[in-house]
Amino acid sequence: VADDAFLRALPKTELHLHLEGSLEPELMFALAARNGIQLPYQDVDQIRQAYNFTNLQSFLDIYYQCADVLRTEQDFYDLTWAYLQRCHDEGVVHIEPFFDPQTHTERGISMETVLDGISRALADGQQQLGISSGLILCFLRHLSEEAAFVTLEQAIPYLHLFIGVGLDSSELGNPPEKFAKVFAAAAELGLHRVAHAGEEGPIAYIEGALDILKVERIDHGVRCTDSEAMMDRLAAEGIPLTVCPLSNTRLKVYQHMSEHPILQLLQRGLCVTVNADDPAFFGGYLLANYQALADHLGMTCGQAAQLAANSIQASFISTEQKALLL
Ligand code: ES4
Ligand code: ZN
Repeated sequence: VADDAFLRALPKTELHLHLEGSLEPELMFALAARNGIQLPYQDVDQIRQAYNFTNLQSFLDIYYQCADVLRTEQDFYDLTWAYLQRCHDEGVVHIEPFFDPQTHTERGISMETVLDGISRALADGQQQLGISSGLILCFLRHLSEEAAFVTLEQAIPYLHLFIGVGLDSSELGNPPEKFAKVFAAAAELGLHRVAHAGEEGPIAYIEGALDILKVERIDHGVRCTDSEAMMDRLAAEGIPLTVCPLSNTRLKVYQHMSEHPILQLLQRGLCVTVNADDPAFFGGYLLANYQALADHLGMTCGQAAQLAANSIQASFISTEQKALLL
C-alpha cells in the first residue's frame, strides 16, 4: 500500500479543481471582513458543520452562497494563490483549474476582475513555485445556452488567459445537448473542451458530452460503470476521466470510499486520474484524495504511480513537456 511520502513525491497534475471550491472558511471570513459582508454563519466551525451534503444540489446551494465574498481582483488572487501553495506542498507540478465566471458576473463582478486576479496568481505560481497551469472557463449548465454565449463573448478579449471551456453545476435535467452550439463556437476559437458528465447523470450524458460537445476529457464519468460498452469505449479511445474520490463520497455518489470503482476502472485500462474537485468543501486536497484510496482501497505504489502518470498524460501540456514530467 502506498504511503504518504511516496504519494507526495510522485509528480502529479490536477485536472478537476474548481477554484471557488478551494475557498477555505478562514479565507471566507477574512474576505467577508475585508469587504464588509455579513456571513450567515457565526464562525468557521459553524460553516464546516453546514457542509453536510446529501447530493450535488445540496452542495451547490452552499457553494454559490459562499462565493459571494469574492469581490475584488485581490480576492481572486488570494483564493488562487492559497490553492497554489497547497499544490506546492503536495508535489503537484501542473494544474488545469476551473472557474465559474457566471457565478460572479451575475453579481456584477466583471470578467476582467475575475480573470485578472486568477491569472496574476497563476503567473506567480509559475514564476515563484514552478507550477505550470492552463485555466478552464466553465459554463453553468443550470443557466441557458444563451447565457453561456454571453459569457464566452465577454471572455474573448482574454482568450490568452485560458485554454479551454468546461461545463459544470446541476447535471440532472441539463444534458450536454443544451450546450451544443456554444461548445462548437469554443472549438472554433481553438479552445479545449471538457464537461462534467456521469457524476449523478446517466450514460447518455457521457455519450452526449463525447459525441455532441466533442470533449477531450470527461469530468467525473464514474457512472460509466453502468455500461460495459461505455467502459470499453472510454478505454479504447483513451478518453481520460477526472475522478474525484472525496467529492463522490461527500456527495453520496458512493456511501463509502470502499465502494469506489476507480481502481477497477484503472485495472480495466481506462485513463482515470485523481482530483480534489472542491477541496475546501469535501475535506481534502489532492494528496488527501490519493491517501483515501490507499487507506480504503489498498492502492499500491504501482497503482498510484499509474494514476499520477495518467494525470500527466491526460493534461493539455505539449508532448515535450509531458516527456519531461513522466
Ligand atoms: C461541482 Cl462536484 C461538482 N459538480 C458539478 N458542478 C460543480 N461545481 C463545483 N463543483
Ligand atoms: Zn467538479
